[in-house]
Amino acid sequence: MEANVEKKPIVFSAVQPSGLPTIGNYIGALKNWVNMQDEFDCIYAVADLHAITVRQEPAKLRANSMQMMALLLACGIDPDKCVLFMQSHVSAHSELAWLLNTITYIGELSRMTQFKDKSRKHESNINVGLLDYPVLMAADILLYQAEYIPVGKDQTQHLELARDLAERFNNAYSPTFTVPKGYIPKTGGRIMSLQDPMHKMSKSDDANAFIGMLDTPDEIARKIKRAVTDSVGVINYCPEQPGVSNLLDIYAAFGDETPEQAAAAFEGKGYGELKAALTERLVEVLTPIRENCTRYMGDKAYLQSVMKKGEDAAAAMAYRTLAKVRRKMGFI
Ligand code: ATP
Ligand code: LTN
Repeated sequence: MEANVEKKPIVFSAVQPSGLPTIGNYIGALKNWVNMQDEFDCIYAVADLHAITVRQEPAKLRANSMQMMALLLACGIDPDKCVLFMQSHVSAHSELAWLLNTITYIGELSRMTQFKDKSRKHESNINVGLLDYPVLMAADILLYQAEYIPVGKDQTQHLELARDLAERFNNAYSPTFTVPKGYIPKTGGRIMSLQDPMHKMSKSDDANAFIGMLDTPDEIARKIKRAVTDSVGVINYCPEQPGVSNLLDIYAAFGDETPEQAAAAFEGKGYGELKAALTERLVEVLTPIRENCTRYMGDKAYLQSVMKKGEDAAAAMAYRTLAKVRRKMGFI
């Protein structure tokens, strides 16, 4: 019997507890995490070690990490179907990152768009961790021999590095790591800011620029009403109308249709109608998630037990790979 059981491909992804996630995080990544649970062996982490590349107040990091766990459960991540854990609880991540550092070139890290963006944003704290961020991310992925990595489009450069490091290590020592592939949504891989549709929606931006996953119906209505559109007055899905197209992207992603289908449904209608329908859809999906999240936040013992179970399962896999790497690199 056992021999006939087909092994499912391994999926790994993570989200930083750097603040409350936005609907950009949800559409670009979390929604896929939920959808992939049955078909794949999924391993998901809250990337708290990544979050400290930007200065964090300890009490706030602690609260945000707990809240992110609660939110993942509320979105439908099921700890009985997948491995859900806190990155810092498995020290193999930091250790493999160090080992991989020695096969990574400074040039390939300093070229990263995210490094350049964050260096500009945090001028007084351009720390080595900010530069090394993609190596830690590669370590996360490679420890689990993951094949598919569901992330938003903004992470493609980092994934490319993870692939390069896997191949570089395999060539230098002998085949050790699975070379991972991205799993990026066809539409909605990059949700834009409601205030500036030329920039990605980001949780560290001004609150009017994003819809938070825990925003109340009133907040959602207010922010969508204020979302930047244009003076064309006709609903089209096209690069010339980035604001309207972004609203169509969000509308479509929350209803499982394509943005082109959404645009067709609003033919001849005004921006006000699109905004009202979008608000209604967002409220419908986000209200149960918000309520569930509050419930999980009230049960710290349950959250701790989920994290412990995840840690044990993740550690068993991670240390197996790490032992192999150490042996191949010549450690006694
Ligand atoms: P920060 O804004 O603090 O830099 P972030 O939101 O970019 O953080 P994470 O929280 O680690 O970073 O992102 C989690 C996931 O959400 C990643 O897979 C990322 O690609 C995706 N994501 C982030 N922003 C967007 C967006 N605007 N549209 C689509 N996907 C996104
Ligand atoms: N950098 C990622 C979060 C992240 C991640 C990972 C994603 C950390 N480790 C491993 C996929 C696989 C981001 O999305 N900002």
